[in-house]
Amino acid sequence: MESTLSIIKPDGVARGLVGEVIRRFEGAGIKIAAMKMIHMSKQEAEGFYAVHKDKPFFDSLTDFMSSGPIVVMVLKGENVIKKNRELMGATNFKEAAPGTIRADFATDIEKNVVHGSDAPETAATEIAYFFSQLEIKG
Ligand code: IDP
Ligand code: MG
Repeated sequence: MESTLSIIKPDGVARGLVGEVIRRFEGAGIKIAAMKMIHMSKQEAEGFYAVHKDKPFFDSLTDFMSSGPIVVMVLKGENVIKKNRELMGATNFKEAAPGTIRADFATDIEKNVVHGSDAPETAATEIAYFFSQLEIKG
């Protein structure tokens, strides 16, 4: 059984897409093992996206990610890292496969509704950034 971190980004929460995103996860047989709504500070967003600190979009991305509440979740299931990335679609919504969350709802390469960990190592680090072991079911 694998775990991954999912975030419904500020655009997704503001646009009322929380239920829709969760419906897609549950419809795909993915279990939610932890979930909360938080509002990151700029500094917390910078910490989360530290891997991108040298990218030209870092300042804008961390402004966006700290602009409003987000829903963070730990998802569990077989192959859930890849499964979640498939449900999300490509980073750039213009390249995302039809029927994916980003193809259906993203409005911008930055404002692309969801985050998902990309590998077991990043999943472990990202889950620990938001959740203690006590908060994670199963
Ligand atoms: P991912 O979210 O699909 O894993 P990453 O390359 O890890 O994509 O980038 C993290 C986030 O940074 C993206 O989801 C998006 O919000 C933003 N981002 C990525 N590339 C660009 C870009 O070229 N311009 C503006 N924002 C970007
Ligand atoms: Mg990424």
